[in-house]
Amino acid sequence: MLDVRDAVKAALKTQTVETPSWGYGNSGTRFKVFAQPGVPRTPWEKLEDAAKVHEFTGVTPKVSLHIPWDRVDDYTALAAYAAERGLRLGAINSNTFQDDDYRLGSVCHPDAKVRRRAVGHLLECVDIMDATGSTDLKLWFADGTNYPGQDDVVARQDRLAAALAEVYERLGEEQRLLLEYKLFEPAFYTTDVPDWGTSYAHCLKLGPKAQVVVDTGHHAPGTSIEFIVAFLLREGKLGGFDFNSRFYADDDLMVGSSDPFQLFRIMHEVTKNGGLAPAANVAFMLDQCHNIEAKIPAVIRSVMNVQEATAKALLVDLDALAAAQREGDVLAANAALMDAYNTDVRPLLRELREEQGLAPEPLAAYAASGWRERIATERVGGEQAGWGA
Ligand code: PSV
Ligand code: MN
Ligand code: MN
Repeated sequence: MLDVRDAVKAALKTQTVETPSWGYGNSGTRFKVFAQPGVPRTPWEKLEDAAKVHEFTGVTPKVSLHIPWDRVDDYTALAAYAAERGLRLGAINSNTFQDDDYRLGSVCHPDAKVRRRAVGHLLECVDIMDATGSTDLKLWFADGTNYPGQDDVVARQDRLAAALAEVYERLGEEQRLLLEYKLFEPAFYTTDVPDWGTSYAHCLKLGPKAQVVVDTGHHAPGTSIEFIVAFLLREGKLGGFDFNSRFYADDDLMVGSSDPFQLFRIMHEVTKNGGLAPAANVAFMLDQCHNIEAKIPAVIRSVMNVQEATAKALLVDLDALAAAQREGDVLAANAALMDAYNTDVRPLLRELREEQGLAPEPLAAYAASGWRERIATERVGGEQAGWGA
């Protein structure tokens, strides 16, 4: 019989974390972008950095791309370049928020010509998926209104539904559409996909290849994200996560940095409800920007935080929990969770890495590798890639 530690390690071996290409580039706020030495100048260099993260963590074989930030002439060649480095190209993120045309929205815009342009971009993203072998199309819309009366809220839903249906039809057998929601920003009065319920309703209508993606920074403060996760898993509609941390808004900080307990609670619902099984096909993606911290170590730290939360969640004694719940023993049920949360899982993760032939301390191993110094020397000249570049 497997002991608990072995069972936890076996489950952890099945988990992968997808890293975002934009997490390697320069980013900032609307006040200032602090450029860092050695930051990638091209999508190809972003993949090189992602390969380093995979080399030291062993669990990040996929990289999400953002179009047009990662536009290249030959996506098949980009996928081959990734494969040479032990990587695959993951979710293709669309971008219908940076062009002048989209002032009043994209797929919900009142003008059919603008909507056509936006849908054209989404279809192009599926073409790119065909070339890269990506299976996930991740859609986030900045659409909404700023003022009461600005547009017809129901008509906007109709336009959204029509656009999604057209894109859904274009998906291949193995491809799926992940619809992300966000309560606020950049629209201030209404947002066209503000919450999980709206995303879920559209996905349900579209069919089995449409699922909801939960970005942990996109809720009102105090929202129980773990409830949303449990509900969506039960319905088979949880496509994945955009992991990050927030204090005030959509801060895109390192996941697990502001509230590791929340991350644990989310991962508890995931592990308890079968979301870690490969068959559940839940994509554990990061959606982060590293404005002031070093980028590659920040991604490594985030991956480790996800692993730690997952390990703690896997340590929850589900039998004891179920018994306490049956008996209505509130304190014992709560203790089952808290005992697991308060366990130091770092020794177990070090052991796991060593068993997998990895360095037990990924951050130290990265620091000793010389990669940071090498890219700082080699990547000079040209335009550094960044959020919006
Ligand atoms: C904007 O809020 C956003 O952060 C969404 O979370 C997207 O997933 C991401 O940008 C990339 O487009
Ligand atoms: Mn996101
Ligand atoms: Mn966001």
